[in-house]
Amino acid sequence: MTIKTVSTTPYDDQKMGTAGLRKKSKVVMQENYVENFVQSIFNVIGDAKGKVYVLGGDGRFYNDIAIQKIIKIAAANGVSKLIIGRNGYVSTPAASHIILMNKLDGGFVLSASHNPGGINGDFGIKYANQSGGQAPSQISDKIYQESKNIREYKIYESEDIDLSELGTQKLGDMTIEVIDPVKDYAAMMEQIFDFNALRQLFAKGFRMKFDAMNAVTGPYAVKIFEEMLGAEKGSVINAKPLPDFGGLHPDPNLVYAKELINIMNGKDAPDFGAANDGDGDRNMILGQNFFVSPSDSLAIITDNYALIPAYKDGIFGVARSAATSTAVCRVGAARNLPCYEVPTGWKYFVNLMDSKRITFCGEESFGTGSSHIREKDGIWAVLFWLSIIAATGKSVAEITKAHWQKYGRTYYIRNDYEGVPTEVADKLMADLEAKLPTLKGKSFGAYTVSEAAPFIYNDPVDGSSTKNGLIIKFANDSRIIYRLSGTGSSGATIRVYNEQYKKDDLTGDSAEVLKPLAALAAEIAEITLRTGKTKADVTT
Ligand code: G16
Repeated sequence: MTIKTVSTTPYDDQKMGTAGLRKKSKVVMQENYVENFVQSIFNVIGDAKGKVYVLGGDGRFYNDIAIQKIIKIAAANGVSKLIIGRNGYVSTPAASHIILMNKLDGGFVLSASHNPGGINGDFGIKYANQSGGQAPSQISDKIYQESKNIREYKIYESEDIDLSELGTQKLGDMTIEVIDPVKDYAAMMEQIFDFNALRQLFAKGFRMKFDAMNAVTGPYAVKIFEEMLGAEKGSVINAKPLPDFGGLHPDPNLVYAKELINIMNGKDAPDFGAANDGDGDRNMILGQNFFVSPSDSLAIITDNYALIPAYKDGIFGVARSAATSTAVCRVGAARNLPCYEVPTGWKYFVNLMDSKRITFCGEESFGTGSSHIREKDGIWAVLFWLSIIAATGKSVAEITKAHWQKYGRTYYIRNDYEGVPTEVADKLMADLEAKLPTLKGKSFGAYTVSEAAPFIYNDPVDGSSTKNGLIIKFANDSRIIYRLSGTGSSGATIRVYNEQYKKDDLTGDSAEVLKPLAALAAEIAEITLRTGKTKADVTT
């Protein structure tokens, strides 16, 4: 076994987006693509001697190949130890926990999250640092610069490492420890929530369905919901991680989690439904024939913090991405909790958690979490909801409606215009930004613009400043936000977020209530004129 230095040619597209590097699988499969990216990370890290990282992925196509490359590059770069989930699996939240629990230097999660997998799907690499969260832009920018100039990488020449058995092995001087990726995570959940109360809930005949979408959370969910809490066998569906997710698009929303939606809207529906995405950081919460919007879920979780053992003595504050509805901030205001507004991307919550400014945070993109780790956490959110149900004896719909009664309802939908040529999308955003100052005070029927400006976040901890999206606010408590997605793998996706707060009138249909606002949003940005699209490709 020897360390080989291999000459390579740089790629110019290895820029990380909202959450890591995300590309078409076929792009990642190009010669030296993974090698270049991973070596660029090690070049930016500097001396890797003594460093320890967690490594794993959501099991998607190419997980097994990429993981072997990373192992060999890590060994050649002097990494002391890799902690790897058995068979190469680890969920994003579990990886964050492993980093924090063991005080590691960071980690690599091989996932394109909620994007489809397979040779025609997407692949991705999320890189976390010692914070347990994804590397901030200051670091990912350096890695990108490095990747554009890289000329060689180092790799250990050896057989592939067997990741199917728990235990420790060596590759040169590097130790490889293969661990059960579920065990410590499940133990952490048991410390946060009252598992006895949840066991009693299931013992009384409470029924749930959890859709793991043939992705990484299957083994976590079977262990926690079925084995530890006593949910009936078969409560977890699509439980086996598959390289192509069995053809599913592992995005837990009303569009892609069809099987679960049909179950929850069908005859004899269970009491509770939930789904997670490819790497287990996103969640969707459902009741019988009832959908909880992620923004409402965050607000409801915040309002009920005292029901959970780990939070019963109080929480520091809350945060949401700017595109997420303002619902959680209404709870914050009522309960005297600071409410921060950050750019889209979980990494922006990390400083707020580290500095004890916030405990809970969430995003409209089906992400909810707390400072137990530095990533959003799908199973945590499900356990939180189960705990609220166990403590109140109410259904998902009753809990949500009671919340609206108390705080009013923030109607919310997001319209996505996908596959737009990048130049068209960039120009649309640039022209819209230029137009914003002219909109203030203008009336469009019932909507009078009270503010129109780009969203700029000044991080109170590190002083960095980030611009992300354009916000138009109206005098009638409604808002439109426009931004370009940072998680696509080709072309551009224009996201348009629409929100309207109502104190009364609580039982409407979101799409109906927001129809005029959504039409106005499309008109102001000239979406049809510029993209040719007369309606959104996906509405969530
Ligand atoms: C990632 C980020 C989230 C973000 C989401 C959508 O989630 O971690 O913070 O809200 O992407 O980002 P965008 O609107 O830029 O596509 P995940 O689950 O894909 O890692």
